[in-house]
Amino acid sequence: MPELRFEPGWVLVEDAPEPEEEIARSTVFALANGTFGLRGAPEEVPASEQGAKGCYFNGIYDTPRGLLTEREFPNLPDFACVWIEIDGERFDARSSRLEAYRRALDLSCGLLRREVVWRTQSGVRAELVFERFVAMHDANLAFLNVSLKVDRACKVVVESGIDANVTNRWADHLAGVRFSKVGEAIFCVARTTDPGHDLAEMTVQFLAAPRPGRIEIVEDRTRYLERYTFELLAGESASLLKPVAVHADRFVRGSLSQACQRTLRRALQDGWERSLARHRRAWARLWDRSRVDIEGDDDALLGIRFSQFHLLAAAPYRDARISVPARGLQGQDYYGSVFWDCEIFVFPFYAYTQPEAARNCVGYRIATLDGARRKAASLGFEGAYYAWQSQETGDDQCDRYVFTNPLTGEKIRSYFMDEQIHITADVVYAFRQYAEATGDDVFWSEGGADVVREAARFFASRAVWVPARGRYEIHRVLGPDEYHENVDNNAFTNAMARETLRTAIGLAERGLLETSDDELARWRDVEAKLFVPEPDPRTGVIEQFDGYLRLRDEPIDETNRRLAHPDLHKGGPLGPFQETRNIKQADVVMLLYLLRDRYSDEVKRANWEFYEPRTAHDSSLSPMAYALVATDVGRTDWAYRYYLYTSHIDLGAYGPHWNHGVHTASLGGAWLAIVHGFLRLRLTPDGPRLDGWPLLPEKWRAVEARFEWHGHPMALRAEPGRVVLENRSSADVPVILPSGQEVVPARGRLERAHGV
Ligand code: IFM
Repeated sequence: MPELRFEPGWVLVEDAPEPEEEIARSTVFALANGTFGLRGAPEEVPASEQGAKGCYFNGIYDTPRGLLTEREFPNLPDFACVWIEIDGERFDARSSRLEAYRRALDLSCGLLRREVVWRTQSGVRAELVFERFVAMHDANLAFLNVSLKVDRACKVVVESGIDANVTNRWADHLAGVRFSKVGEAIFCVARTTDPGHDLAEMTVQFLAAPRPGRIEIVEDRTRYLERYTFELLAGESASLLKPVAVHADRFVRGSLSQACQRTLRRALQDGWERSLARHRRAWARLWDRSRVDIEGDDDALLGIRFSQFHLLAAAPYRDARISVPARGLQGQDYYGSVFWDCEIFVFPFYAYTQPEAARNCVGYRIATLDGARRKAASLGFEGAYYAWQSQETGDDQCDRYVFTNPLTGEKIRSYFMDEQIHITADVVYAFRQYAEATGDDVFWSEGGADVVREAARFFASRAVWVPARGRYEIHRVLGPDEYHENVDNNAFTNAMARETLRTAIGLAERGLLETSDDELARWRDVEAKLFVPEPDPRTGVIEQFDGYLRLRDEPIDETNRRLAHPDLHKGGPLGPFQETRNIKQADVVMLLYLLRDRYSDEVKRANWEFYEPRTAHDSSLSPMAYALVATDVGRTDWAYRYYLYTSHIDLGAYGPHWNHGVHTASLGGAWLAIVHGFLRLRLTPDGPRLDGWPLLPEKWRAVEARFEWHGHPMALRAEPGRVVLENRSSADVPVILPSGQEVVPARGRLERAHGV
């Protein structure tokens, strides 16, 4: 895909339309505010065209025929539709004659602006500007502003309104659409099928033109548009302002119409300029807490800016019933479901810089605990087993038959849902990280400890006692490497399960978790006797699961060559990977990152070197783990390479990963690679800690990251041989440096030189 240009610091620019790339570009240019997301497709692209357009409301799912495989975010009616016609010719950037073009996303404030100069067949030179934002200051507002200026007299038609003729990836969800007028406003209520939600949109459109024209209504079953016809003379301009309120019944008490009217009223009082100013200020506040700056390397800076922008856009700022889907609110891949991508890859960024959003992610897992209990019970276990693909109830959206054999058409049994049990441990890991980073202990009594108790119960019941070996083991799992199914004693899973039990025991000992003495004794027993594969004393390598080292060792290319059909799942019994040591994504290396304090640098080095050539990185979650462990073992060159890979995945520069929506885990991984990786910063209960002196890639003159420890806003700046910690709060903050414990004074700085 042709590369996008990065203008000084903040603006991402496309210099020519790329119709073939529009699905990916609509992801890159998507806007969101945690409540809903709007893809960046041009106004004139009809919503009925599969792919580019899309608008999704976080926490609303639908399955029209009761199938898990169709349970997804329904695409909302398209309000971002505006069609312009001059002298009978309709504008479409993909086919119109253009003399200039620029689509630019300002990452500092989430303003998308498209400017084109269009030469019509009648010879008119028309300058068109399309602007839009999804309001960060007002959760249910989007605002569009379209203007045109012509160089000679012409007849103009502008058509705009709401078009419910939308498509989805897996099914049609809108069972019925009703349009009505509320005063001057167009009001649309779309009803989904099952569970049957009302999704409401309301807009009042203002067309400003030098002289009055004609307004007609274009209305049918699926759309309600206003059609303005008017004349422009040479040098004249016209503009259309379109504030839109978007609400979903799940989150509104009372009337949807009134909720929309309230949102619109605020937007109308402010108008475009003031609304935009408020929106900009809201974004500025987010960046002020979260920003990372890199000096000396624009590629790396673009990667982190882009990553942070989309993570800030997808964060659940306002509601603890929603979290962050794997593809954010920027697309509909993976059904809008929440995976471990959130807790392990995205969550730390929020915990360190936007703790309220992190608290809501925690709240979401608390709110869906019953679904996790149901899942554990349905599989015959105690406690809670979180959904591999989680939606609003916590019941698993993941099907048992995810793949089809392209050679026979038969469905293939897969085990993501039943066996990827580490998800429950990942949730607990995130809870602990949240408590350590923020100092919030209250959430344990607000449901947090219930989750941990149920998670510990689950692992205690899932582990089996093997008398012959005098230990507990965990059998038949799928580790993060999803190509090797039904394996026993996956090191990642067992270690994370033990960690969960330790967290539960620790909380019980501190009086933060209630359980019986018998149960506590049982957890202690399982924790102490659970088998966790250890590094081989000779090589340092941790065997990924029982028998892994007996598998065939061959170059990944060779394994790929044995794939019977390009669309066949590479793992499981039909894929060629299962019988080799080659893996889909970081597994042991992921563990070494997550539990980095428990493994020596020698072990990390040995495993990084062993697994790196055997990892296909067929998942976007993989490169970041290799970047992170590379920094631990001093391989900054590799860390840098993998950092660029992970942070640029959605920008299209690295391989086939781009698709519908942003890869939130990869974007979170970019932030982790900088903060946990290069900067080596950890937020511990005792203060921010540097696990070592920061390691900078060769090109970087400096890197600086903002964060918050226990409510104290801070910043860490690293230059070769020097670190500066800034305390932006009014209390002293203790820090743990490789050279020892120190204090950063209130509103002060601490500067230390170190060897490089
Ligand atoms: O959670 C991931 C998984 O680890 C690999 N496949 C894609 C999922 C969603 O991103």
